[in-house]
Amino acid sequence: MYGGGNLFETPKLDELRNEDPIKLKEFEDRIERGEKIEPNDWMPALYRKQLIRMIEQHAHSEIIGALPEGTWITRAPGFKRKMSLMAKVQDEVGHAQLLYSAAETLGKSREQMIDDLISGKSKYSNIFNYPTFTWADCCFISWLVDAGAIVNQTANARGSYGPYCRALDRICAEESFHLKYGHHCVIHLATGTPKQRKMMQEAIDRWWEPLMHFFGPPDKLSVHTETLVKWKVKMATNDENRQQFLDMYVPKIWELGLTIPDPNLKKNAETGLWEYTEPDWAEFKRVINGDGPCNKERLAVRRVAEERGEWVRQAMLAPQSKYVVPLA
Ligand code: BYC
Repeated sequence: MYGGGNLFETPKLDELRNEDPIKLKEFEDRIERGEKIEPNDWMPALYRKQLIRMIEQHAHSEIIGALPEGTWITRAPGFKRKMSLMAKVQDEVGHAQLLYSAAETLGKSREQMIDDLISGKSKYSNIFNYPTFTWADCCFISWLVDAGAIVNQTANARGSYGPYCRALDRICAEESFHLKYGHHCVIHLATGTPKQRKMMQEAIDRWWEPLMHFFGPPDKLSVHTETLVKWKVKMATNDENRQQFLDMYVPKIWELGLTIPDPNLKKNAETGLWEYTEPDWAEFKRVINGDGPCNKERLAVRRVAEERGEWVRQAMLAPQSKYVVPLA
């Protein structure tokens, strides 16, 4: 549980003092008018830095997020589920490609981003550091983690940075297919045999807290929200997204006769807001800083993938290298 102070680092807002005030005003006026900022436009260094941080983390989340579901492709029940899951996992990796490209427009190379991921320097979403023990865990991700992601991404697709918004538009279109697929999988288990139902319920019990964490710390603890909302990078705060998710999906979970492991969860009729037990933010901080149940395993898989792909990169960069067999 969090105490009085902020768990996270303080923002470096003083960096703005070095900016030309006239250019900064023009930039903020453009954002206010709803214009998109494009890669060659003037932007404050802090805007660039924040965007790189957020888009890069998002790209890493997509590529690492493919792992807990990816391991279920061979074990998915039946040919149709295997095909759909394979397509979904492939889409997630494609999302990472789109997002790395968007981040590259801001000046950080893809190689550096991948290095920062596998060295543990960069963050990625907390939720992919938990194991998928059963098929129901995989279904939970496909439905409810994707649902949470859509809430966030649909809002941010209307934001200020052109390349990120265009990537998000495309991602959201594909995510809506994932959402339908995931919902279908969960309905199947929830309306199946008692064993299937139990398996689905246990998955919800395991994943609910990480899902509440997924939206980020409460606004009062969030370091970056104020700046990012001001510059329309984030179009909703962490608490607003969490509330919207609860509003849209808690009734759907209850409709299936499944329960949520939070005795305090209810919608306040007067405020219209959901009340819930505050998730354990110390656990969240531990997981995002590398000490979750699967962090080491996830990064090890990426490291091996990077090593195994080395010969392809070498061959493309240096066609005369030892890796290329000359054509006869
Ligand atoms: N996990 O000031 P705050 C998918 C960090 S993939 C880890 O509120 P911000 C999918 C935060 O980075 C889609 N870290 O931050 C893929 C910051 O630390 P640093 C995932 C988190 O940026 C495959 C510190 O905590 N979606 O759906 O204003 C299969 C303070 O936080 C998290 C995105 O990536 C977290 N959950 O807001 C299936 C969306 N939350 O950087 C599905 C894009 C916070 O100062 N990202 N932190 O060291 C965002 O919208 C925002 O970055 C966040 C956080 C809402 C996540």
